[in-house]
Amino acid sequence: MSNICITAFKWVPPFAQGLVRDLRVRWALEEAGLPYSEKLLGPGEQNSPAHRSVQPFGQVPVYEEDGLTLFESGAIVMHIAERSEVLLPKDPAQRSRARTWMFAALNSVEPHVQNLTTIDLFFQNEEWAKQRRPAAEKLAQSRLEALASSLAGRDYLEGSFTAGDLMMASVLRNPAASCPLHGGGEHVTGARPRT
Ligand SMILES: N[C@@H](CCC(=O)N[C@@H](CS)C(=O)NCC(=O)O)C(=O)O
Repeated sequence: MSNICITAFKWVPPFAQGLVRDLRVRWALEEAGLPYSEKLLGPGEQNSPAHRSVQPFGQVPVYEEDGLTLFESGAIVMHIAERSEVLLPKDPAQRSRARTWMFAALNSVEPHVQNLTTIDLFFQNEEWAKQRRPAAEKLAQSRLEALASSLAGRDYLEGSFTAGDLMMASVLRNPAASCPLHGGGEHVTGARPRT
């Protein structure tokens, strides 16, 4: 019996609904068939000493299980995926390829789409943002187009659904990722139920 507990926010503003990073963790737990409970932080609680002691940056998600505490959604999904052949195939080379796509989602795609979203949501009217946005958009689009090329004609990033698809699809939920992937990104974003 699992004693997994996920920490998330009790409420987020409408622009963030459906985009908070505990979703990727919940999705991984659903795929792995692992039940979990949740701890929902109210206003101000993210900066409490108790929360900072488990998440140094005051963010969510946090994963707790029998004395083990993890933060960083990528590390948490990896930890869950290690327990599920649905998320990480048995074959060592295929496992490594799936992990590669997880890192690609988190390191090569997410920072660029997140950057664009941050500019649009919080700094849209700033002069520096107006100057910065075209180059930021170009970079995000080039990553998305490269991803679309990798996916062309395929249902998944590798032969079958893995944690790499889960992580990439979770990153592609970001509104800044929606435009250039019509067609090529359809499968990776739509293949699994959205949490
Ligand atoms: N790299 C971290 C990022 C976590 C993160 O940005 N969490 C957001 C919610 S999606 C958050 O807690 N934001 C509130 C804040 O940064 O104060 C991860 O993947 O877990």
